[in-house]
Amino acid sequence: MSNRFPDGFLWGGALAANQVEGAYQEDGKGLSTSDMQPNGIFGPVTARQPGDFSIKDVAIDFYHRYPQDIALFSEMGFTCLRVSIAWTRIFPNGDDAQPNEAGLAWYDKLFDELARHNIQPLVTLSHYEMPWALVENYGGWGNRKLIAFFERYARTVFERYRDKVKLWLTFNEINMSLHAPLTGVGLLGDCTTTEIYQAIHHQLVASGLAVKACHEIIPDARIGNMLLGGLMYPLSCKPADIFATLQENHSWQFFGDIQCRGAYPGYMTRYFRDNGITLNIEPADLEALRHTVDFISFSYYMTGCVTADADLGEKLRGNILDMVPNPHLESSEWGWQIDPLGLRTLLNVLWDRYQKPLFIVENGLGANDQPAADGRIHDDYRISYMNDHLVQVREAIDDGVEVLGYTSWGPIDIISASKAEVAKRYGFIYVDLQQDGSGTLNRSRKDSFWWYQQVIKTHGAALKP
Ligand code: BGP
Repeated sequence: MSNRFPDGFLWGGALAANQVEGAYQEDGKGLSTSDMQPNGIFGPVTARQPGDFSIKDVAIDFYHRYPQDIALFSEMGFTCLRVSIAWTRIFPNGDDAQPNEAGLAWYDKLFDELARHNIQPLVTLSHYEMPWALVENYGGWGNRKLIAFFERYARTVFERYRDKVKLWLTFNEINMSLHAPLTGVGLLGDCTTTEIYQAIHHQLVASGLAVKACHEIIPDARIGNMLLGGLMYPLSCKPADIFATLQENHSWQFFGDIQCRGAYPGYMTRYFRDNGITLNIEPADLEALRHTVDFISFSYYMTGCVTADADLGEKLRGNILDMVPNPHLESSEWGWQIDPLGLRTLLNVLWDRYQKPLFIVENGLGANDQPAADGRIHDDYRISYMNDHLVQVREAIDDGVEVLGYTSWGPIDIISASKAEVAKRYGFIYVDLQQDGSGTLNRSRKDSFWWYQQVIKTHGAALKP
């Protein structure tokens, strides 16, 4: 089988505003939930004080250095770059009467720079941040008013960038809110499961309304959802483990079922009934949910195992999800279990379930890259991780799965989401930055830069099976 990917397959990388832009209060930007969690999405909320420090305040200064970075992406041959718009650059407090023109203007410049390099933007409306003022003044997504605030934000950017952006995503990893409710749905403190699902319901309604608005305002655009592709395997062939795994996979597929099929699945209404969860669902909500996405995007880093035996297997924190380790898989330095074949499996599972085009919008290896004696980063480990995963993407395409593209997570070193770590580097491009904010921010090419350039140039033929 040739490793050549189909013509038109989109190759690139993925970024998130709060993990790269910095300029956290520049040009009228408001404080976001990310600004209030300097230690990452699981960290405590920390009130900001004048002169205090968070590594994300400057991050890698993409806000000022984006032309240089986009030139490097173009040198690798990117045809697509996933970015997110920071809601707080457009509506600093979320409920502002008018949008912030300086914020709108900056993203105009960003998209124009991408167009100069023939790189298609794939834009996430909400990626792990929302206006802090909406948390403080309204209680986050627990408040139904957030639906209207988000719809207005979405319509504003659809109208503004209708001629520049034709690929959109609604909420990043919309299924992660059960694990990080402040980052996902802006809920503070010890919120109940019912409160989290009510907030998720509001967000799903907002996602449906954003899909409707996108179809109205930019008829030739495509808008997708974005799931944390948390594929789980049974720890044993015991029927109880098989069923427990089905239920665990249902817990994240439920989001995709609603966004792709337009209604709550039966296993979810049973889960609510069995757990005493009653949601406030209005008739207009169900109408909004019927606006389904054009494609499904997802992040993939790892798989894990599930067992019905509560005592068995210590919990291993992976990418946000708790999971039982798979004894047959190696782990990254951060304990994320590496499973390239799992990506082929997940692509088939999602294709079988939805028969909608798929887009891998995050995949990569976080590693503590250290310069060698020659001053360069020889990241063979990242090359083999990505090679092996891309080979499986090609296999899935051969299985008949329609895959729109692949944007690696963090094509340039960024600030990690979990713990706001610089040392957890994902990039093909090294950034001279240390955790205390020191460093020149200079960019340099790692070995994987040249490898990925060759993979894109040969449409995948350079991959080693
Ligand atoms: C996903 C997020 C990304 C990114 C990635 C890697 O959950 O969508 O924003 O952060 O995980 O995770 P981390 O940065 O914690 O290594």
